[in-house]
Amino acid sequence: MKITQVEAIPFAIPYRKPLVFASGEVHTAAHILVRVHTDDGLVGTAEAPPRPFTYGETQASIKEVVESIFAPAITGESPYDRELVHARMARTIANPTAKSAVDMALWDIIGQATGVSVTQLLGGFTDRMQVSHMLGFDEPEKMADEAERMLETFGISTFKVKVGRTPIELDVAVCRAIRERLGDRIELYIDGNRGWTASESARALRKMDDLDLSMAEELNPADDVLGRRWLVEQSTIPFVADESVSTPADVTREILGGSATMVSIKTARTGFTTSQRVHHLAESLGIEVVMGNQIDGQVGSLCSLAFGAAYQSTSRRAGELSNFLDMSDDLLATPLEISNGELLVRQAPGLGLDIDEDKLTRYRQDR
Ligand code: MUC
Ligand code: MG
Repeated sequence: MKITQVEAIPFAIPYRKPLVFASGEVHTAAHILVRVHTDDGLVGTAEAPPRPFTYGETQASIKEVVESIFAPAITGESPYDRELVHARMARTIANPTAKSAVDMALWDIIGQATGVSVTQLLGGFTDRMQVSHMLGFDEPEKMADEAERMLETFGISTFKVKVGRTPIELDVAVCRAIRERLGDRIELYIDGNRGWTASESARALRKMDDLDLSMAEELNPADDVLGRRWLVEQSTIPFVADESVSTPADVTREILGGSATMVSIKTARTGFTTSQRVHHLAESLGIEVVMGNQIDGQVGSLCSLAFGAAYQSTSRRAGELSNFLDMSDDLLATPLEISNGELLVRQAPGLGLDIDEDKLTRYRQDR
């Protein structure tokens, strides 16, 4: 089987409720759908979400690098030869979500060709993931309302609250309002997207000491290595590295350097092949992981779910799999459905992505 064509299709679907956080905001899912075609008619699919505030990629840059550099470099190769494809793509530095979408599309093809789901190909630990919902900036009572609605409607009981605003009291009030509203029915953790300084982070954590936060993610800048180490030393909860660990080598540096104690695995930035390396590395280092979200649509969320369910450590905690709930529409013919706070892995071969071609025609931006 040979790769014959790689498509990079730009599409845009508005958010009903935009997500606002310390490093940026997302009003429209203006992503790239990557489709890898083969000579025996199989098509692998994945999506790349441009996140310029995190990786420097844009929708235009992803389309360009996939079509002009990656496609010619891998056309004619076998989709099974993922290491070769990665070596070819690695000649171009950075571009993590573009590379990851190509990688995941290959796994989708391999699953379809072998009649096995990607979750089983990767490890097959379970058939489901608990879902964690991310709450973007708003007023305390509105964010508590949103959390309550998610609990009542979808059974979601784990919430990641976006923090990193100043004065820090704004976010402290939000976390307090949510904890007061929902008590011990929920797990609560925070993500600062590098918005606070180390000393602001320390003060905020002290003020929230009674709120039983389970984790703290990227509170201060990734480059503030000493500040991060200082925070880790005084904290009683795990410090999750997200933006600071785009590659397995970053994981090694962050963990051995003592500036984080956990990592977020995002298939949007490390695909399946490199996410496997991050997973294995985390296991070797003896640290916990959480499945993160790159503000993915349903295609990307299905990819995260497929990976998260494959291993014991990635499915142990609730995965961030619900940002698509805030979108006005999506591309799957059979939408993802969260019930009892869980998402079920699709049992179909590959990823089980059934793209609704009419919707793709409606939302694609290149025709
Ligand atoms: C997250 O976990 O930080 C927002 C910025 C980004 O890089 O990812 C999202 C969610
Ligand atoms: Mg984060």
